[in-house]
Amino acid sequence: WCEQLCTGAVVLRRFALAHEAAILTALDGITGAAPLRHMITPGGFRMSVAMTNCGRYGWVTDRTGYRYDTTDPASGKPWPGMPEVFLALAQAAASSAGFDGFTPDACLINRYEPGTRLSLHQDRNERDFDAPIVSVSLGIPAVFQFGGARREDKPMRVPLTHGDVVVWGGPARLRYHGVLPLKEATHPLVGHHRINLTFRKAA
Ligand code: MD3
Ligand code: FE
Repeated sequence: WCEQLCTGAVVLRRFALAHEAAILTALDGITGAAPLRHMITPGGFRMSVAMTNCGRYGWVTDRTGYRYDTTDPASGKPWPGMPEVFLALAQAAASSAGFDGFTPDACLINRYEPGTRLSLHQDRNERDFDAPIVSVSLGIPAVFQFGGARREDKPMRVPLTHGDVVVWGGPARLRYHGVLPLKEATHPLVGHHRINLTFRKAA
């Protein structure tokens, strides 16, 4: 149930499954208050992944750049709080991978539909690269691309399915990564979407 992809990257297969109902209920509350939306990149492109956030800080992008913000630009209000079930799951996963004391203050929620992809990138908007990132996959399957320290490094392909949790820390933290275009599929609870929760220490 636990695979090491490389130093710092640990896959916890189906780790979130026991809490799927509570997670999906909490997610409905968040998206009711802060709806999923397609943000605009600094280059002017509409992202095919729909996003929202919970927790103190939310990741946003618009024509002026990428940043973490304490307010939802769509409403001007603070992001919804991080549900207890989210926090407990992220902390338990981090501990299992050897990162005790992980205190995420940001949870980015990404929603993919069939055909949607996320091109290779690094996550560099956080202040503290020593803290890991915890990601939770829900819904239809995806193939994750895990590259190297340089964009040119050939990525490995990691299939991720409903309930899988990955902890990315240490030397894995700044590696390039992305998601290949999703295939058409349906999940009994989530429908024709993949939802990814990404827990970070932003500040
Ligand atoms: C590896 N999201 O939101 S989560 C992102 O599936 C993002 O929605 C993807 O990449 C998704 O930035 C991947 C897994 C992930 C997140 C951050 C990482 C893997 C990572 C940072 C460093 C290395
Ligand atoms: Fe990323």
